[in-house]
Amino acid sequence: MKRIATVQDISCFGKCSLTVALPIVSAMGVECAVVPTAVLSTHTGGFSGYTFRDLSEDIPKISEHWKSIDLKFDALYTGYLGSAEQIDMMKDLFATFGRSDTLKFVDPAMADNGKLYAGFGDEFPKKMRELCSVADIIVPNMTEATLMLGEDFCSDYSMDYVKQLLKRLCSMGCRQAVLTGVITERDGKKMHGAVAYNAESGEYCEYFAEHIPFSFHGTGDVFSSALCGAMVLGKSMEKSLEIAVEYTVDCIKHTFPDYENHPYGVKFEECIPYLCKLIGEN
Ligand code: PXL
Repeated sequence: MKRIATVQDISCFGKCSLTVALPIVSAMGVECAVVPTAVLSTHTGGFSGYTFRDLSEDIPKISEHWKSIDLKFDALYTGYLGSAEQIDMMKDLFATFGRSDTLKFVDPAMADNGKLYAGFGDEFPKKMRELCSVADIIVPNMTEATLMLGEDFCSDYSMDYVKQLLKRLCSMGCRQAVLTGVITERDGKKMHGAVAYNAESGEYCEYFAEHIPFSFHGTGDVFSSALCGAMVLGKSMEKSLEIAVEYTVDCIKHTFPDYENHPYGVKFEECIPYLCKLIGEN
């Protein structure tokens, strides 16, 4: 059985980060160990008055104990981190547990729609670059990619721009970059998907599905969890993109008719049978 260690916050309510990654990775038949970076009463998007407990102190201790019992992981998957200090801790974690065949998967979860999430300072993206530079695969959205590259965010872009952005992301040091939440037009239809670039082979691949004009928190985490799970199962990047995009779009399609009651996150649970079907077929 494959085993992932994922490092993200626990947002107690709101369906993102660990409350999404753990069930999705498990449903894919992959063991999921967790390192919580912080505990929040809710996520920070659309809620006010949430609590925030930083768990930085625990991270080196968890790592030390894991090392002492010789734990091994097929992937190390980092998501939302509670502070810039935790980025250095993730670099240490990669050095400690990253064997030659361990996938170092970084979702630089820190921003969306042109803005940093509440609580992150302007210096955070520069620090996140450091972690991305030692990763095998990074999965930023357009906001996170432009922030790390010091570019102005734009929501109107060409596929040529997407391709050159991916090359520049890889020149930070990672082996592959996946740009998520890419919107484009195909045969007059608006499509939503992801584009990947492999710096070693120089190849691009992409997967697009129907664009649903609703946005939910946590869809980046749904996508990353499914993509990391598929890669660890040995699927190609092409197949992994298909699985992760199809599943994420299914979650959005399933949730938007009830957007009023459910704006805070997608009903990914009821779409898990579809995810399992995608894994079986691909
Ligand atoms: O889904 C990303 C995310 C994760 N964790 C917390 C967040 C967000 C996005 O807003 O606030 C705490």
